[in-house]
Amino acid sequence: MKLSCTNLMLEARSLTEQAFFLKEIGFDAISVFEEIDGWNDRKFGELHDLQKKTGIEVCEFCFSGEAYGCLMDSDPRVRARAQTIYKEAIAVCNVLGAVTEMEYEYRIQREMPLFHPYRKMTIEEEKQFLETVAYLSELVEGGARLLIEPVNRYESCRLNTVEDCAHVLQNCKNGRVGILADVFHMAIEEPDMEPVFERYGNSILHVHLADNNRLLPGKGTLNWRNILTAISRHGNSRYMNLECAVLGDRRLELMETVKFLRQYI
Ligand code: LER
Ligand code: MN
Repeated sequence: MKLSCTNLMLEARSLTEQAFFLKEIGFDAISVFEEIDGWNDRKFGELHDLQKKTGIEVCEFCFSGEAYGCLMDSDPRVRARAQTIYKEAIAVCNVLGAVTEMEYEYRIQREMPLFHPYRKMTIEEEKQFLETVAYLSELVEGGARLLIEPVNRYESCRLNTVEDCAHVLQNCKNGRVGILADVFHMAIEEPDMEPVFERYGNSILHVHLADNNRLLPGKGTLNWRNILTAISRHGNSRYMNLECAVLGDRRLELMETVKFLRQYI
């Protein structure tokens, strides 16, 4: 299992400098989030040559933008803009052999989900979501994958659990679609994490790591020995990617985290 870190957690330097830094402190890979508006050929070239130049693999790539997370918006123009963002990310991943992710939605919840968690899709919503997944997944080629990420109820009104996403997968029947399991979201929504990895591990093709407080693993209350053992044993992911905040000295904290995680993977 290889270790990766999200570029947004690092000092805002060039991607190449970020990758050299990660290599030096013991990481294998990077997950890259880029604003679609500033994207250009020079940036693509830098991304493309990153592994050759630095030894750091690009395991995950996403574009962000104003319509990111709006694939199920009620306005068809917003949905179309959202689809463009994901389509462009898939095109980049097809070249790199990386994964990209989508959620049912990723946005501030207008209606606060106080005592009504785990809301299911209506028949119409499910039809529309499956059509979107089918459309996007047809664009995925080679080693690239489109992963559905269950996010917590405060970020999405549907598909908050791995089981919800496994249900979508059963209906979409495309081998290039899988699940991205994010331990931070799971800590909020799953009653018990290990059985989830045991049951759905085959479909879990990528993992995001953060403690329950979205700090580095080990800085919160989660039992990392159990979680990482379950992921290593049952997950189908080649990488674990850190997606969390770093408090304190970045270099020292990340080096300590690499040591901490490698005990169990
Ligand atoms: C958002 O909370 C998250 O976990 C990201 O992976 C979304 O792309
Ligand atoms: Mn995540």
